Order: sequence, then C-alpha cells, then structure tokens
Amino acid sequence: MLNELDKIKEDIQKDITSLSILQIKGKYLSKNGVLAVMFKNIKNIKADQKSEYGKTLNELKTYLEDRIDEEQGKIKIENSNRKIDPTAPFDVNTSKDKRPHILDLKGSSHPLMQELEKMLDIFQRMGFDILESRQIDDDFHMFESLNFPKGHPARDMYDTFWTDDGFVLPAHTSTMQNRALRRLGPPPIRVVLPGRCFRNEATDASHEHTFYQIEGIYVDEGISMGHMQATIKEYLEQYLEKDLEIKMQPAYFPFTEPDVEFVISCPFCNKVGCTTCGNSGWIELMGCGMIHPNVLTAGGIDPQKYTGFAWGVGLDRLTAIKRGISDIRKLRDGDINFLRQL
Ligand code: FA5
Repeated sequence: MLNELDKIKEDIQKDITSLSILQIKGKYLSKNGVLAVMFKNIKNIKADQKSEYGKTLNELKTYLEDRIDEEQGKIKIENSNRKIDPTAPFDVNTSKDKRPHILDLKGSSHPLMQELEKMLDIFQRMGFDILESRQIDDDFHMFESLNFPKGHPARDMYDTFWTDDGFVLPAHTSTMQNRALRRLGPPPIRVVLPGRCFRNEATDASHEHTFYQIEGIYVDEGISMGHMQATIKEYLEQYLEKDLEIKMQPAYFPFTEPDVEFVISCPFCNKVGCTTCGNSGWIELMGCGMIHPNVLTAGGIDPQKYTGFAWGVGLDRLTAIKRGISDIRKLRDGDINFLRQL
C-alpha cells in the first residue's frame, strides 16, 4: 500500500506539467478521485501500518495542494503579464487553465458523409467514376432531358423550390444523367453521382425537405436488367454487410423503361418483421430501371446500339437503417449531443 502511495506521487509529478488544474483536481481531489479512494482504503490497512499509511496519505494530499497553489500562482503572474489580442483566435487569449481540452474542439465528419464515403468506396472498387451533382439547376436537366415534356403530369411527383428567375433546387440527382452521358460518352459509361436534393415536403421520420441521393448510371452494349440487379445487390450486400434477398416491384419514372422499386429483405430481422421494416420483412430502398431511349438520345447516345440502367438511392434513409436512427430529421438538426453518439 505504501508503495502505491509512492507511485501516486510520481503520477502527480508527471500530471502537474501535462494536465490543467481542473483536470488535476478532478483526477485526484474529487469525490471519487484517486486520493478519496485511498482514504476510503484506510479501514482495510493492517492495524500496525494504519498510522504510517494515514500520515503518508495526508502528506501526499498536502504535497498535491501545494503544487496546485504553486501552479495557480504561476498562471496568475502569466495572466497579469499577458496582453489580450482581440483579433486572435479565442484559445490564444484564453488562459492555459481555462482552455477547453483539445478533444472538445476537434471537428469530425458528419455521419452522412462518413456513410457516403463508404458507399463511394464500394462503387470505386466496382469500377465506377464519381461526379458530384449540382445544388441549383435548370428545367432542362430537372425535367426536359429526362423525358418529362412541359405539362407532363409526372412533374408533380417532384415538387421542389424554384428561384424567381427560373432556376430549380433539384428534387433528385437524375438531373445529372444528361450531363454524365454527354461528358463521359461514348460508352462504356459507369458513374455514380452523389448530391443534395430538395423537395417541398411535409416532413416526417422518413421525409426531409433536404436530403442526399446517390444516382448511378451504367451504359454499354448489351446491358440488361440482370446487370442492374447484380450491381445494386452487390453494392447493398457490401454496404450492409449481409447476404440479402431482393425483389423488384413495378414503379413509374418517365426516364426509365421498364422502371422498378428495388426491395431488399430486412437486414435486421431476416424477414421476421421488426420496427425497421415496419413489420413487413422487406424494405423498399430505391427507384431504378433501364434508361429510356429518349434520355439516351438527349444525352447523345445511340439507343439502337447501347442500353443502360440507372438508379437513385436515398443516403439519409440508408444511413438511418445502417445506424439504427429512428428519424432522418435528426441527421440535419445539428444537435451536437446526438451527433456525438453516432
Ligand atoms: C427518384 O428520385 C428517382 N430519380 C430515382 C431513379 C433514378 C429512378 C434513376 C430511376 C432511375 P424517388 O422519388 O423514389 O425516385 O426517390 C429515390 C429515393 O430518394 C427514395 O427511395 C428515398 O430513399 C429518397 N428520398 C426521396 N424523397 C425523400 C425525402 N423527402 N427525404 C428523404 N429521402 C427521400
């Protein structure tokens, strides 16, 4: 026990130069600090050693308090000599003992960006290029180039925000299809296009007014729905780290034909039914389909020679599934306490 007190003294000597006074007080003098634990220990010390143990422990406490006084004195002198520079970052003007711990100041990447990076890494390994989508676009890329002529009723499915001078905040990353076909053609074209999307939504746990999608496009000779199914399944299995069963349900998008909703078996309950899949055992994850010949033509690709598929998956919903988040709006609240838990 007495050896242990020697060891504590050595630790104090090291800590006094590396930790702040607040941290030293917390570590050694707080209610459950190192010294409090040693004081509680007195009852377990053999009767003949008790008085020496108690004496050494009290000396240790006095030693620590003296060192703290000394350090505080030094800081006072330092502070009184210090000139404040109002233009300097706050940590330069803050006295050493009051500076937040470096870990409290360190930034970190947002969970959505962490998940996006994992997904892009999977696609890159599969041979896809990456292009980011635009956050403001025009009617041609939002609708015309995607086979929604003026007055097409399906335009209403993508209710979003417009500027007074006719620009649009894209409701989906499909706005990039025409650019990708033109910029990366002639085929083969393999590209994923992540980006921010906006919709005029009454928000709820799975609908936000601002969210991310990842568009994907693959165009070459002889590309079929089979290639689409295998590519998307492989990506989801790698990302969710599970073997999945898949289903394709009918859907409707003017820019694909045929168009489907890609559905996976729930990776959490293996189709038994749970809160993540709404007790159905299946999760609808994304829209996809074979790129419509009119879209290929608008992108300068000959639909007689080439075929291709495209998909658009929601990053927020997939992140929520992977990380067990019940409401996607939490991802955009900026609540630091919530984000720190992820
Ligand atoms: C589309 O946006 C199509 N552009 C997808 C597509 C691309 C189909 C290429 C065919 C070919 P949809 O509106 O279903 O489809 O949205 C796709 C995904 O975006 C949804 O499955 C969902 O994960 C996500 N999403 C859509 N609206 C929201 C929203 N308000 N909040 C969060 N995620 C959303």
